[in-house]
Amino acid sequence: MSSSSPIDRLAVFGGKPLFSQPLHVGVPNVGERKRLHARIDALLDRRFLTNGGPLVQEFEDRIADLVGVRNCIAMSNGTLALEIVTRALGFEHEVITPSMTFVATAHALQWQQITPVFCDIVSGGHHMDPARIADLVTPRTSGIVPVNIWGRPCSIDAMQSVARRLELPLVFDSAHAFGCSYKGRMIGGFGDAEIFSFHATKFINSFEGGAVVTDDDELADRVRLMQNFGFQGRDRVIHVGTNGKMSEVSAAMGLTSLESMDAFIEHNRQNYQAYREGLSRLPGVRLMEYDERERCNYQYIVVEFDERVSSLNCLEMQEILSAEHVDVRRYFYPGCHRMEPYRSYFPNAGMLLENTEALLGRVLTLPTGTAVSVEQVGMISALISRVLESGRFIRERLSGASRQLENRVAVLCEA
Ligand code: T4K
Repeated sequence: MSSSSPIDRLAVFGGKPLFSQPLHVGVPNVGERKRLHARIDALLDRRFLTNGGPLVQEFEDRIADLVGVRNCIAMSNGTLALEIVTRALGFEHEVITPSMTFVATAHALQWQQITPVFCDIVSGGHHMDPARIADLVTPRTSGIVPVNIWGRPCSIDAMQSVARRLELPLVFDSAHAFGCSYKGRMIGGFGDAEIFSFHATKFINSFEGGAVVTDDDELADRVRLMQNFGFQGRDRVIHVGTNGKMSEVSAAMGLTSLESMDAFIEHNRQNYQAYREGLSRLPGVRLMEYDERERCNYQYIVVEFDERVSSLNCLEMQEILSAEHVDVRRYFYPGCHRMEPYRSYFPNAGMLLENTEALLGRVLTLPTGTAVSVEQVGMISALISRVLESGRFIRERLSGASRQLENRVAVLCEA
């Protein structure tokens, strides 16, 4: 390679980064500031900051309406939403859930001394395989928590029929899937209940926040009690509880986000289409497609790299892109089963998670959201394309550079 080759100009080899400022995955979308400021002014004037204020009620009504469910209980975050609803349903001992998820799914169970029993994903997909659930059931199994990962629905029908057949309650972790539909019905209305996250990194955010949604009124009552210390009325505590309440300022942000929901989705959709145009024909790259016959929030751009074709693995790709200030993420590497405490509890769990293990080494999540423009997506895609054209040479140079670094460290250590 001559010294002026495109490879030399890569930032990882000392060239100028493609972007002057880092582009991140998960930069929050921010709606109309004036509307947010007005809501915050009003709540300060009211001096009603939390514990069931009008903004939280309005937020809950809006979410229930959008999803088409009878009950929405807004929560301080999605993790607590999952903890509380699974507890309200009497989950205990063992619960079947995927390892291919953010660790909050497993932690929400383990936090209550419930063992997450990790189920493999479908071959070629990212969702828990309903056909494997029955094999994991023991007399201690008390529930199933599938994940609608990346806002793409899992096989919801199959999950529901397995749960019915096994007589196990079913809670969907739909932290990613607000605003998405399955067979024309909004996600949020399936199973015994579902949870959403409205964390800052989600396309609709309330700074921190989450919700339990359900059509089961009795369950909703229990969740509401448990979310507020078990209070029924002012001085009467009738249930064990915790504090999972959403604050008024979070609801102010949530409501303001909802007002821009269509614009956020449209922006995400255009970015997705630009990524699809830029990446879909690249050998060794598979962009996770959205089913555009359904409603989608397009909030995660997920790419699988086939190292055998592209000559670069995800770690190398991440190193190259990070140097260009494209801060991609390896969500959800290395899988919950390889994180603590699960790794120590079940050191051999990977043997039953063949598809999960194979997938996690291949996945990268790319920046999108309103902080990223279609033009920037085009630049990122062009960069990935350029890198892949020379994958083998880049790998050789990267390993040469790391060898040199190792030698230099060894010399310094000896000195
Ligand atoms: N179930 C599933 C399947 C989930 O994915 C999650 C959460 C949950 C349950 C639990 O819901 P919550 O309890 O969180 O409501 C982030 C989020 O913190 C987490 O909500 C989310 N999933 C997960 C997928 O992503 P990290 O550890 O990646 O966050 P962090 O701080 O590295 O932020 C990601 C990127 O976003 C950074 O590169 C920078 C950018 N960022 C982030 C924040 C907070 C900003 O630019 N501004 C910001 O304010 O977990």
